[in-house]
Amino acid sequence: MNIFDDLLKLVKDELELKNCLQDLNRDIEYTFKECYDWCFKSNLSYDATILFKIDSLCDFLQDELNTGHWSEVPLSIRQAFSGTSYIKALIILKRPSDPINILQDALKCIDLGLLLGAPLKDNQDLLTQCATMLSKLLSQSHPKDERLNTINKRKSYSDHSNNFNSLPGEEICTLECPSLETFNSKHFVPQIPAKLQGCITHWPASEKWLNVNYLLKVAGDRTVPVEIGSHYTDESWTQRLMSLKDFIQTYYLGNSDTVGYLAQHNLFDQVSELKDDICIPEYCGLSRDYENSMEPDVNAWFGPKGTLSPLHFDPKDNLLAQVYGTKQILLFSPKDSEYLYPHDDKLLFNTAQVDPTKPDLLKYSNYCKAVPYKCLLETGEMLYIPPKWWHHVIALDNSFSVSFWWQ
Ligand SMILES: O=C(O)CCC(=O)C(=O)O
Repeated sequence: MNIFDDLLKLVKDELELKNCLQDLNRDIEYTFKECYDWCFKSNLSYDATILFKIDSLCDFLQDELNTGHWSEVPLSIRQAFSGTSYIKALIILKRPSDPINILQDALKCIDLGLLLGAPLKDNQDLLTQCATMLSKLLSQSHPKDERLNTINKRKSYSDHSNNFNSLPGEEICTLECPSLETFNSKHFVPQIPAKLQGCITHWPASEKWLNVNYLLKVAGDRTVPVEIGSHYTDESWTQRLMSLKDFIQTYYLGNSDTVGYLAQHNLFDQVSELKDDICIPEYCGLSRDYENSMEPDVNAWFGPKGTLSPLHFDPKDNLLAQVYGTKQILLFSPKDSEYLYPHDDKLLFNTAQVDPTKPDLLKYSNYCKAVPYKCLLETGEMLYIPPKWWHHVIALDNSFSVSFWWQ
């Protein structure tokens, strides 16, 4: 398969790749180098022992990645996992099997490397480039009749305004594509939420993503994390890795009893083609601390009608862009935090116990002192959520949003 040679040519710094397990024990490093050398030899044919060895290395590193808190995993382990995933994908490509199967397995392996690993320094784009090539080849190899006959038509969405009008709370103000100066002085500096219209209508995503077949073509075989369960504070809630195609068929278009939500995932660093369909809003150039400002964290929130993000807050400024579908959002100022009963738990300190859509006033009696704000966020609109503002989000339609968290 030529794809093997094409992927091999993507390595910019062979030495860095070959030594990417040097911080681990000698036996492990030696096994990796053996697998590496096998790939870089010419005219090799499939070798089950080599695949077994690289498989064991990946398993070992995955165990290391899953030990302790994610933020404490050493960078060297994550980089080792990236390098090992790359070599494993190459070895898989030599397996004598159905070509589509092989390409899917190799891509899955690269995606795991992208999701759990960290880029090597001098081979920074190695996995992203591999994934793009494999995904392109796969989408050309799929039979044409696999296309789904589903287009999200904007006009087919129902009118949610009646229900929304009956919700308690003051509606937050709406601005038509404000100038940077207006946004800065009236909202960013005083930290007041606002709904912004006319800011994302030029995004290619506004048209392209309405067609599910487009998403399937560019990313159907990509592995993505999916939240399963009604919401993340629910006991039965869990997360699973699956292909975007399986997610769309089972949870997005299917009639699954359980909710599946591709939530808070940086799909755009993983699938670079999708990054070209959106633009970073110019408002993200504003900062409260220019010396320490950073590129925004861009996340995808893609799911069926009914997804729910419980009342919580985030530390950064946020622009939540609604590419299509409608979301009902309830907001509360940080000043009202004590009336929302944040969880005591270390991991859930930013999540409220009270459900603002059906508050239990016997249990949470001070909730009545909190002042709710509301927003019906519709296709093409963007919501500015200042840092630490509480927000509760329900998708009223099938929906695709993109959030930009920045500081
Ligand atoms: O859209 C959602 O479900 C939640 C979005 C959110 O919480 C955020 O952007 O911070």
